Amino acid sequence: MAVIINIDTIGKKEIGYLSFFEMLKDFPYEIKRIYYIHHAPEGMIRGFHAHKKLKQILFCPYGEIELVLDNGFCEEKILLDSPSKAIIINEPTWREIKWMTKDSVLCVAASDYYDEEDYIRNYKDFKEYINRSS
Ligand code: T46
Repeated sequence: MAVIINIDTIGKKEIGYLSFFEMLKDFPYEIKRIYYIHHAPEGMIRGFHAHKKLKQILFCPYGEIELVLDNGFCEEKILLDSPSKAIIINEPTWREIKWMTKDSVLCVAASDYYDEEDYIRNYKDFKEYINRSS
C-alpha cells in the first residue's frame, strides 16, 4: 500500500548525520509543497482523512510517529522511528497519525499545492469513493 524507502544518510556519531532525498529520483513526482507538523503532544492523533489525487512522502527527522494506513481494503501500521525512513503514499489512503513521543516532527513533501477539495474527511465517504473507483 505505502512504499517504505530508505533516505540516503551520510555521517557518523562523532559529527552527526545528513540525510537527503531527490525529487524525481527517490520521490517520483515533482514536489510543489513542503509542510511539517511539530510541537504536537505525545499521544496526539491527527489525520482522519484521505486524499483523492495528492501523492506525498512522509518522514520523521526527530522522534517517533505511527501511521495507520487504510486503502479501503486492508490496514497497515508503519512506525516512522528513524530519520532515514520515509514512506510514499501514492493512492487514496485513509490515514491516522499518532505522536508516540512528545515533540516528534512529521515532514511531508507533496506533489501539489494545498487544496481542501482533494481531501475526503469522512470515513464513510472514503469507502464510497474507493468502491466507486475500483
Ligand atoms: C496529511 C497529513 C500527514 C493549510 O492551510 N495548508 C497546508 O498545506 C496544509 C497541509 C494544511 N492547511 C490547513 C488545513 C487545516 O485548516 O491547516 C489546518 C490543519 O490541517 P489538517 O487538519 O489537514 O492537518 P493534519 O495533520 O490532520 O493533516 C496534514 C495534512 O493536511 C494532510 O495532507 O496527509 O498532515
